[in-house]
This record gives sequence, C-alpha cells and structure tokens, in this order.
Amino acid sequence: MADTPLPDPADNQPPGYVPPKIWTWDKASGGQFANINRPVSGATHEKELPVGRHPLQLYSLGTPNGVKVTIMLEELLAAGHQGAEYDAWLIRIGEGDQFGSGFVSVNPNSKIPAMMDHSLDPPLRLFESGSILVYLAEKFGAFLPTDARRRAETFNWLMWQMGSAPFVGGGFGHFYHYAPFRIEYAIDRYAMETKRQLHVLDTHLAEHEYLAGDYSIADMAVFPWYGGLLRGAYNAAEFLSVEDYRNVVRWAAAIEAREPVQRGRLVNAMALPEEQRVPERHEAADIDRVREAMKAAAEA
Ligand SMILES: N[C@@H](CCC(=O)N[C@@H](CS)C(=O)NCC(=O)O)C(=O)O
Repeated sequence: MADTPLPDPADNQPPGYVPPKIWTWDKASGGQFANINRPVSGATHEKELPVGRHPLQLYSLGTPNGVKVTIMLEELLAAGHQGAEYDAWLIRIGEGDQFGSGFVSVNPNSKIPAMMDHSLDPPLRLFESGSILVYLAEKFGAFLPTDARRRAETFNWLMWQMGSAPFVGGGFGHFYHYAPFRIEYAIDRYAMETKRQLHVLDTHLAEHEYLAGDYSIADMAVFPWYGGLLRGAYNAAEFLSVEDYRNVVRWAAAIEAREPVQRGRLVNAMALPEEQRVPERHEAADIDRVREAMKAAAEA
C-alpha cells in the first residue's frame, strides 16, 4: 500500500515543523497540563494514602470521571445500601498527588478515580471509573439489570462512554479550551466528533427514557460528560449548539433533579465555587452541611 504523502512542512503547526526521527520529551512543550504530563508511568515520590473508617476508600477529584463514582455511592446510600458508606479523599491532580507511591499502588495508571475495598482480606483495589461502577453495582446488586438483554445494553452504553469521552475531553476540550493556542484543524475534527456523539445519544434517547431501560450505571457514567457539555463545560455550549439535542437535554434534566446526583456532584469538586465544595467526604453530614448553606444562601 502506498504511503499517504506527507504534508508540506510550511503548512504544519508551527510552520516549518517536521517531526524528528525519534520523539524525545520536551518539557517546555507548554499547555495547561504540561506540569503533570510525562511519557513514563510510576511514582515520583513516596506518599502513603490515608485510610478512613469505612470499608470503601475513594481517592478522587470531582471531574466527570470522578463524579460518576460519587453519584453511584450516593445513589446506593439513598437506596438503603448502608455498606456503601465511604471516605472520599482529595487527589489534587494539578499538584501531582496521582504520582504518590500509595496512589500508584492502587492505580498504576495514575488517574483518578481509584478505590480500595477494605471489606475484603486482603483489600481489593479498583481503578478505571467504569470498572468501579460495575464492581459497586455487582457488590450491592443495584443499578445493573440481571436480565441478559438489559444487562448487555447497560454495558453497551457504559463501554460507549468509556471509549467515546476521551475524544470529548482529551480531544475537543483540550484543543478548544485548554491548548495554549487554537488549531482550526484539531478543533474542527473534535467538534465534529463531539457533535456526532451528542447526536448518537439524542437519537437513542428520543426512543428511550434512560439509556438501558431503568436508570442505571450507564446513565451515571454518561451524564457527567454529556450533561456537563449542556452545563457549559469548556465554555462550549453555544459553540456546539447543545440546546439542539432536545432529548439529551430532557434526559440530563431528569438525572440532575435526583438528590443523590446533586449530592455526589459536590464531593471532591474543587472546580465548583468554594461554598459548594465538599473537598473530602467522611460522613453524610459533610455533604448535608454544604447543601444547607447553599439553600440558606439561595433563600437569603
Ligand atoms: N479512563 C479513566 C480516565 C481517568 C482520567 O482521565 N482521569 C483524569 C481526571 S478526569 C486524571 O486523573 N488525570 C490526571 C493525569 O492525567 O495525570 C477512567 O474513566 O477512570
């Protein structure tokens, strides 16, 4: 098969750029995440993780991937599963906490969310938000249908989210919002893909109330990402014409109205205004306090 002809270096970004024969790490490459991105894995420093009094220990941050898990834990608690009580510890990824030795031993991939289940001996480690959702759903027998057809459909949408959202966050969000300069080619490519994904969801939700029958871990995984776009993630709501996706808007509003979702969204959520954050959660009262203060402020 003939190779695709290489572009004229004059058209490259920056003009004249030609990739070297062998890529080497250029620390000065810039960008919002330059200080945490590295081409190698593993710990950069020794640091044990704290362990609280509950069996489930979550090490996370309130990003769309982190919030999936706190929504699930709050849903489980609201449904009466007391065994889902948890400690949520803050991992400040901008400051490199994910490269501490304790965190790396829970997640060798150094990304939040990560979790330990101390109710097992030896304790069990969990990483990848989709894996954590499935584990919790199976442990508590909740939010994951047992019927083969519905269970498969739940996994279809959960895996769809895990495979698709990196194009939204790492592709569109990165090049539209975080990159140190704007590249038309990259923005067009990922805006197209993000809108295609919104259309996939919108088309499915035109015929279905939730993604896979009843409200499930599939909705909990998809909502923080695509509901986030509707709420203005990357300041791109207008750019992506998100209001056009009427069925996604309807579905996201129904999920957002759920109390456990409102509670879960606050945990480890350092991007929210300070008075709405629950930096760490060790008991229900940690969230109750912040919600009561928010309610009082809204009524004042
Ligand atoms: N596929 C992973 C993605 C996790 C992920 O990308 N986490 C980001 C925050 S949303 C992170 O920890 N980034 C830190 C880093 O890249 O060093 C999951 O769903 O758990």
